[in-house]
Amino acid sequence: MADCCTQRKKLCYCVLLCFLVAGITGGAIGIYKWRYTGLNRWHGKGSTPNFQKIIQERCDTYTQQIRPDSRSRDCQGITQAFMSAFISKDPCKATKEDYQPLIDLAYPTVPCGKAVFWSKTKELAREYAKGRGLLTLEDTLLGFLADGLSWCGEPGSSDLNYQSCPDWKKDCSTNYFSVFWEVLSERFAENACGTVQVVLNGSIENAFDKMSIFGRVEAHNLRSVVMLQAWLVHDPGKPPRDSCSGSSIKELESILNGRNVRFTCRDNLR
Ligand code: AVW
Repeated sequence: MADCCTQRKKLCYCVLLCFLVAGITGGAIGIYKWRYTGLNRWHGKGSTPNFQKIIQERCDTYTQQIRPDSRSRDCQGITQAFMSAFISKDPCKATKEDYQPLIDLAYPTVPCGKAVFWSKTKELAREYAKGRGLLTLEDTLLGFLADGLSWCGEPGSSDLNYQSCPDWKKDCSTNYFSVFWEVLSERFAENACGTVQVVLNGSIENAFDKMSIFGRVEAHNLRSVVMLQAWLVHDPGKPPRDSCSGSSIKELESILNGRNVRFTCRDNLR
């Protein structure tokens, strides 16, 4: 009788153990799947809530109030082209071609002598440009539409991923956010003419960062008809870390020399 009881107890323990192991394994697999295949598997910020509505509204504001001369632009078509570029697609497989139909609808050009580039100085460059009647990429229609927003889609879904989007360093460089700014910046730079400016940050080690969009894309796409004026700005609260005679600016100069682009540099713009 006692023997039979012990046997039963053993069986019970065995069944319990099996359930426990199955539960833990199932849980671990679930967490793994949620982490790596779920919506929050990326390391970057998720899409901006109401992305499509913001794009549509900004397009109306730009074409009707900011640049009424661009009133004839088809904002519905532009919004559609923007969404179709990345919706339902693998967020790590963006190509320049994905954005071509959108770029074709609103090429980012500004008049000769008006373009201002920036790197690690966005707000300051915008202020600098505004005060002098000059224009940054964010003053063109597509730059204005996407300024400060984030976006990515999800394969097999017509919705955006609001939880997370790929990070350039931690996930993939060919994400839709980065490729958008790269292709738009490339067009902006290759169309620049006359004397153009770049506002660089002299309070960091490499004011010219060859891995930034300005360093990787824009500097390499300026035409020889351009003269580039660099302004190295220094944060008054921080010690200067780079200057026009530093090695990073020399590197920029050598890229421009190779493209026959004339170059000047000024330190300490206030
Ligand atoms: P960065 P980069 N809104 O400060 O030289 C939100 O090192 O790389 O400067 N994100 C943006 C915007 C924007 N308006 N613009 C760029 N980004 C992203 C476009 C982009 O992924 C202008 F014409 C970029 O790498 C400037 O001359 C990062 O934020 C040049 O490219 C800012 O990095 C600035 O790009």
